Amino acid sequence: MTLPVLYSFRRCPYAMRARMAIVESGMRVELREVLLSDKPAALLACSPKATVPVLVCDAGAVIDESLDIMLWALRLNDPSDWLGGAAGCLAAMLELVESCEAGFKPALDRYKYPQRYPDCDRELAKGQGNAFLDQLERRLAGEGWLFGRTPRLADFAIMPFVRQFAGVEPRWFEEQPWRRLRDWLCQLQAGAAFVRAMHKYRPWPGTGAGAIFPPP
Ligand SMILES: N[C@@H](CCC(=O)N[C@@H](CS)C(=O)NCC(=O)O)C(=O)O
Repeated sequence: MTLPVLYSFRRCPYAMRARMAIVESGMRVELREVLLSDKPAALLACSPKATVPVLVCDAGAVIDESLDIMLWALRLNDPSDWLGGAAGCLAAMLELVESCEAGFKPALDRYKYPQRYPDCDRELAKGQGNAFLDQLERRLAGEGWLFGRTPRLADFAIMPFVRQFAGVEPRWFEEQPWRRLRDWLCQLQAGAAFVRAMHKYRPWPGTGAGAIFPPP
């Protein structure tokens, strides 16, 4: 049987969230670990925009947006209701994920890599990031997770970016009034989806089969 192929990069937050959803769905894929500095021709051929993650389904369809890969996997199997079907919160989750994408992620990049944005004010970007994290802290005060009493799509889709933000100045992050957010991050990082998603693979040499994902 041919497995869907996932082009991935371990440290990419977008690829992380796609891998977590694949773990949760119980699907198996052939993972091809990519070096962003040396992308394989096969990846460029199926997705000229050349970002990771990219999923090539067994029927040949290409999904080259991480959120769409999450939705693909969870629509096949969603054992813990990450899509919030019962709670009817998918649209609201997608809205929060979009605001992470459109507002928090650019602020994170300007805070984490100020040398890449010489015309931007790093402190301003950090403040914009903080405002998003304040919003998450308030949501977590409700029922413990972003959308209810269990972690769902939004938690997993946003977590890799919060993790990056937390890693820029870890001591400073610890001192902020984000107790719930820190617990949330710790729990997600200790969870099976993240731990299995972060398994290390050697880069795919460009031909032949990749590795089976998730790991046993
Ligand atoms: N919107 C895309 C963004 C993916 C993305 O930007 N991935 C980065 C790695 S974290 C990438 O592949 N960048 C291309 C490069 O660095 O050459 C998604 O959600 O999949």
